[in-house]
Amino acid sequence: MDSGDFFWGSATSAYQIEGGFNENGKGESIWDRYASVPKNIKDGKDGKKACDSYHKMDQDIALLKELGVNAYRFSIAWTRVIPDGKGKVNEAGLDYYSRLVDELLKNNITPFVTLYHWDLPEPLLEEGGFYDRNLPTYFAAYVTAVVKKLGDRVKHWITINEPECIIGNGYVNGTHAPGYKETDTKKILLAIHNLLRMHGEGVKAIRDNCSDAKVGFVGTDRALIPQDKDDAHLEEECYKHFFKIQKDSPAWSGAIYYDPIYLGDYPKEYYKMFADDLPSISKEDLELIHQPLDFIGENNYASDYCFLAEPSTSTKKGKRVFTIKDPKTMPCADIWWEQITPEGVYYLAKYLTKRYHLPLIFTENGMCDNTEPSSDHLIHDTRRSDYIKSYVDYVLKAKRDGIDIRGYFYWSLLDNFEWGEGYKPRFGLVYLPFPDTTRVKKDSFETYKNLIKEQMAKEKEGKKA
Ligand code: GBH
Repeated sequence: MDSGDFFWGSATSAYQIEGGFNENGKGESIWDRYASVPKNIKDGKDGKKACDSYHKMDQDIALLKELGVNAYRFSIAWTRVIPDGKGKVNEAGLDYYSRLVDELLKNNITPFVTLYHWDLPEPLLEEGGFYDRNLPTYFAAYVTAVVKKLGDRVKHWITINEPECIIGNGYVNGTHAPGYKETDTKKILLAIHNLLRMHGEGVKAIRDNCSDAKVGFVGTDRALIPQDKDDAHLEEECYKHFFKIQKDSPAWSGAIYYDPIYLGDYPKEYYKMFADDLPSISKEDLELIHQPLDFIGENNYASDYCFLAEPSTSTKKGKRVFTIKDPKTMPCADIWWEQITPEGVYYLAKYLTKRYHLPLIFTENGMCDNTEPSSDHLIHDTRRSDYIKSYVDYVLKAKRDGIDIRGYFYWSLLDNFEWGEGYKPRFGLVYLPFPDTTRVKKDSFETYKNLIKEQMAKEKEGKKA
């Protein structure tokens, strides 16, 4: 990827913001179905209306313009484009995204399109979902329809968002659609392998229909941060542990996805660890999965601090044990898993670019800060402003240290439907008093806006010099 301007953006996803769940021919996705089952979503709500972005596109664009971003990452709902998952293309669905792209470009905002952000067509789940070896073929047909329509204007593509959550939450712990609690390792590894093949088919379909496309894949990880910065050995340990496959949770092991995609094969330990449970993996599969990409997409919210603990009586030979600091002792955002650890982005960028040798884009980073409007009707979300500034500081530090980072996208533009958690957790720069979908800018909107303005000015200065 040519190193043009740094992308300062914001990100959303279709099911979380669009609403319009059955409009203009849209079909049913696994999230439409899952959210309709009582008790699946913590507040009992669903994404039928969400932020109503399906009808409020112009307001969203105006917000992005005012924010001053030069990029916007959104996802496409497969079920708008091909309502049954396979078969007939629905032009009306494509028209919606085509108009969105035109409006973005009119405002000098580069569209980054995610092709799969979790909303699998329900009929394809019934055919086996990620257990179905044909799923990648259906994906290819959908991607082809999208890229044929938008590829003349959209140049930045992401095949899949967060495989860890698709498999880990959707198929293993059951907190996301389709809510499976799979215990058979064989089936988990099969789902992972089909997901990787789906990525491969997606890349092919993009390249075939858009010759100058920049293509990436998006993962999510907690970085392992060395607590003692002077101990190079500790950082090396963190790096090694970061790419380790965890036997008891393959779905949450980043390298199980990233190694095949960026390096062409699963890690050696994968074959040993799961010798009895391997899916069928052909040479053709690995070639399909391993196609040249243009960037590593990474979402990060929280990380872990690591240290070498003094030997306890239980460890032999006095070897100091690699230990993760208890996250419960860390300052936390308004959602349990989000420890405030800005340094994480620095180490993530370092580890991932070191192993995979590609430019990196932070495709998501954001804070759950549930501050409600004050008596002045404004939202003084100071903690979110501090969060953004501190994480961006480490992104910039990594850049200065020579790590090839090309962009930062704040998650999210709007408060939205936070999956199994419903509408309670708020990540937006803009507040919505659900079910009312009026948009109210928060203080952090101004913070991010000023930050972008300042950084863009600096980049311009840098170029002149
Ligand atoms: C992203 O995923 C999604 O892409 C986005 O749609 C969502 O709205 C946003 O973040 C905010 O949640 O392994 O201990 O950290 C979330 C990333 C990864 C966070 C899995 C929670 C589980 C607990 N998630 N993680 S832990």
